[in-house]
Amino acid sequence: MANTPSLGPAGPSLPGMTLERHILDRQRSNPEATGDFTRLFHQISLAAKIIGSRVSRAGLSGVLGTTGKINVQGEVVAKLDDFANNTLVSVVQYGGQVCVMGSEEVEEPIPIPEGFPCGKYVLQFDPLDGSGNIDINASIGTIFSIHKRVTPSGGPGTLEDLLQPGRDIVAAGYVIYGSSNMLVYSTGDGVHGFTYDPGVGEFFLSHENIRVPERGNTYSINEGNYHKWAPGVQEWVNWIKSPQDGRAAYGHRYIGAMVADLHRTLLRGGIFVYPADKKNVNGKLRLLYEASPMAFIVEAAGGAAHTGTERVLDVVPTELHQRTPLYIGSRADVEDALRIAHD
Ligand code: AHM
Ligand code: MG
Repeated sequence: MANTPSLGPAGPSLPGMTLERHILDRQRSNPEATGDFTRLFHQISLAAKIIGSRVSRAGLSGVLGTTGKINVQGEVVAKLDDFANNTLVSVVQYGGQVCVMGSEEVEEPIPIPEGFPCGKYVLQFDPLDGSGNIDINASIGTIFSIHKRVTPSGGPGTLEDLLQPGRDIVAAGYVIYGSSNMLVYSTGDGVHGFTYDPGVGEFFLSHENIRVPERGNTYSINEGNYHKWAPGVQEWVNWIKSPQDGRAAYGHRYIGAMVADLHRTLLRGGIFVYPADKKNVNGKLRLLYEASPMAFIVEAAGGAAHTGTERVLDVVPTELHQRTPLYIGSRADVEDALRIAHD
């Protein structure tokens, strides 16, 4: 049943469906499974626990504020951006499941250190999305995607392994560090959410088979950019916030961290948009570790994700840090936006 209430240890039936058991159960029915995918997921969830623990104590442990560095995107690097990136890299790189990684915080592909085995998977991540929210104690998140390598097995992975379209993702997920911490993932056949119980130290299944409603009643966009948008995008925003025949005006919600805005959109429906504008001519969000993993999840939940010219999952990347416009959420809401903003 969609959005089943908690099945965690506090629930009445105590089935104890941890993230690890959920993945193991699914891998058992896959005759080709070697255990590598389960091990990689274990590493990602461990990194999420470490990052979540640090985020929840951020004001006490001296990790608020910036490092003084500027990243490849030209953005100021927060101390927690650095911490989250280093945690993911160091937890995954010695495990033997991955051959190369890509991160928002690192300009070049991240290799596996010499002397350690290179596996068959490729991991990409935004270690801490919405980092402008860190110092104000608002929700932030981690986004990740997993592909199979396309270069020959055994040796190091390359940029070619990272530049794969979203339609070839084998699993994607995000972690939201919010009023509770949750990990949501999909391997393409359903989207499942796990809530972290800090007393037990585990993620427990709390939202089984999430389905995004066909239509919502909120739109999510940084409306302060209105004067920088193309006329079509302005027309769509004017339309969606006005009552129309047979429906009320949509409400506006914008947290400023895509993970949080999309988590709400996934559960409640509606649309999240970061279009191209005069300043960000290709949009602001990055294709490989922000838009594609989220598009994979939202499509697996029955929603849609588009760049304005094509399906996000069909974009064949040419650069590690390439940007894309993004229209994502409930299917009917995305269709309306594309019809009005791009026709
Ligand atoms: P970040 O990965 O550097 O934190 O930037 C991405 C974030 C998204 O989470 C969010 O949707 C967007 O940038 C907000 O941008 P803006 O402040 O322009 O509205
Ligand atoms: Mg980001």
